[in-house]
Amino acid sequence: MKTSFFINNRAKFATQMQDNSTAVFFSGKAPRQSADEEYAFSVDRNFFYLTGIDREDMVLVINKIRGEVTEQLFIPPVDDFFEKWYGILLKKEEAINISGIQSVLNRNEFLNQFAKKLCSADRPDSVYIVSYYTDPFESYDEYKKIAHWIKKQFPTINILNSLDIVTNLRGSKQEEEISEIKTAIGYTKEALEFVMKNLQVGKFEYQVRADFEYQLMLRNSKPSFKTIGASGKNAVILHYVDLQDKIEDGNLILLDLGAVSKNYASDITRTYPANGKFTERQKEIYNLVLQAQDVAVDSMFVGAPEIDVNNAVKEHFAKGLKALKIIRDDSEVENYYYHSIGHPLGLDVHDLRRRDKTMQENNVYTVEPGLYIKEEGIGIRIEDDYWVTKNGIINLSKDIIKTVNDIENFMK
Ligand SMILES: [Mn+2]
Repeated sequence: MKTSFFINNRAKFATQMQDNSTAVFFSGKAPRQSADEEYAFSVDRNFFYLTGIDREDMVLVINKIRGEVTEQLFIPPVDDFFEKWYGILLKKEEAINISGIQSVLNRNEFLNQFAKKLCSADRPDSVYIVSYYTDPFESYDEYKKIAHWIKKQFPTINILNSLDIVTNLRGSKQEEEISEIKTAIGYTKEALEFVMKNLQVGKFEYQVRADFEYQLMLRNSKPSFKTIGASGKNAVILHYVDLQDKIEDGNLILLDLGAVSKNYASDITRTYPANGKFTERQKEIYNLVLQAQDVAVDSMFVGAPEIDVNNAVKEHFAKGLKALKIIRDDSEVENYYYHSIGHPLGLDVHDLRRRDKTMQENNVYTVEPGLYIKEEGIGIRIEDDYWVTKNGIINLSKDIIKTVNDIENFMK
């Protein structure tokens, strides 16, 4: 992605900051897994959105003092030992090139510089951090740490949350972001085709996951979240990530998975018959779920409340489940459809959600109706990624086949 994209993102952020304030963003650090092993690093998505840099332990500072905006980036200093053991660190010139930030400083000096700033003549009245739900007992949260530090050292400075600003900015997808999401969807499509070609009765769920993830890795991509591969009755567990069971003849397998491209995620669900052919019963329920996607999309538009879309789907399911004699009263729908219709998608798989939960122009949403009939060992979910525009709702993943006929023909 171009440097101008990140420069513009910061400029838009600064426009929405209060005057005489400072905002901080941390790129984050991989937590320790065990002994000297760490979890894989995953960059803080707000930091990435504003800098384009996917590296550990950096800090972005944006100041807006008497209307004038300045910015600094603090990066780890060059370290011979580190480079011999772990790899080449990002150099100052590269950081300037990627982000367009001219003032790049030593990470080790961040706190000292920041403290000086907070008691200088150019001091801000407020500091923005990013705060969203994290485990209250999580030991590693730099935002929480710095908020406590400011409160103690500079008790007259206000702490503000920049969450609403980044939610609005990141929610409105720009052309280059749609293009990355499409690339991630393309990887998912190719990997799913490989999965379908190699799917057979007797295979283990984890082997299906291996087929999918292998295809992503060949493309230098990776899963955007833990791959869900649930056969038979396992599919009634929404986030089934165990994948230990053997796939039995006559069963379906529900695959909820995705890929990343430049940190942008796809999130797709398909449900396939293990032996390549749906039973009549499976078909009936499958088509009810497939139609629910259209029902949802028909009630989506710029300004639509998410709850209205979900209610339309529930009504559709109530009618269908009554016709199939699975329920007798509308209120029983929730026994068979027990999540909501979808979520914003972007740099995070569950992207930041507006407080008013309405769909806005250039949002990307998943639409993922599902029915889970435990007593029949059937769980079906179908999920695509949609772009909300003022001229209509665009299915970004329409090329991933999903009708009964297309799936059966492909698997033949
Ligand atoms: Mn999803």
